[in-house]
Amino acid sequence: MSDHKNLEPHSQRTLPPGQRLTDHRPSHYGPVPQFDLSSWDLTVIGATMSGAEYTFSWDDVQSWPRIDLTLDLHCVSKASALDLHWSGTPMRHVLDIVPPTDSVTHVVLWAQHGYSSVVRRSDVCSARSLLATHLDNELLTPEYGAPMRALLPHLYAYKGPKWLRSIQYVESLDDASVDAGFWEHRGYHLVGDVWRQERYAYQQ
Ligand SMILES: Nc1nc2c(c(=O)[nH]1)N[C@H]1C(S)=C(S)[C@@H](COP(=O)(O)O)O[C@H]1N2
Ligand SMILES: [Mo]
Repeated sequence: MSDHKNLEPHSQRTLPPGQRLTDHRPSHYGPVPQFDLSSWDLTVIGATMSGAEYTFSWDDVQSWPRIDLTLDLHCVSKASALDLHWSGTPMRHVLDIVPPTDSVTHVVLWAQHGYSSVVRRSDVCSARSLLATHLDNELLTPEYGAPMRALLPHLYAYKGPKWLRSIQYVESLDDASVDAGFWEHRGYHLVGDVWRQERYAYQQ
């Protein structure tokens, strides 16, 4: 007896609701920044437990734990690229080495040129959230977010900035100093869960 469902490629069965399969192509708003790795850094700012700000060089990042993960990218405009081979550091490693205060509820991920996204602390702690430095075992190319991009595969891809430069711990989104979320400001969902189809702010 044949069960045709089992013959479908893995990728087609795991598409979230409303998404369609596409090839992976670079997609972003604005120009592609170029970095010199010797001057690049990643900062951790905001409500850290110690009250201090932290700066990590590319050399520092090289010493972080590195894992390989196969993750999907789901654009909120419905294009999905599946089974992409990334490597990088689990995002929650940053919370281990720079603990946030207990009151931190959200994290703002800032890219070069001011693009940003707001994610929940729990999203950052997800085992599959990655600070990716490699795609297909090669360092990221500029158009794919070199040298580091955030990936949160359970959220729409606008939550994962390419060209990541700063991670900000936030205790309240009502705080007037938290003016963040490039697409969140333009009508997209604050959480952005792909399996719940949280695309637009009016659904909140
Ligand atoms: N810095 C930055 N990161 C970004 C974006 C952007 O415009 N700027 N676009 C996001 C969106 S909407 C998508 S769909 C993905 C696209 O990733 P890709 O270029 O690997 O396809 O990047 C995300 N990260
Ligand atoms: Mo997107």
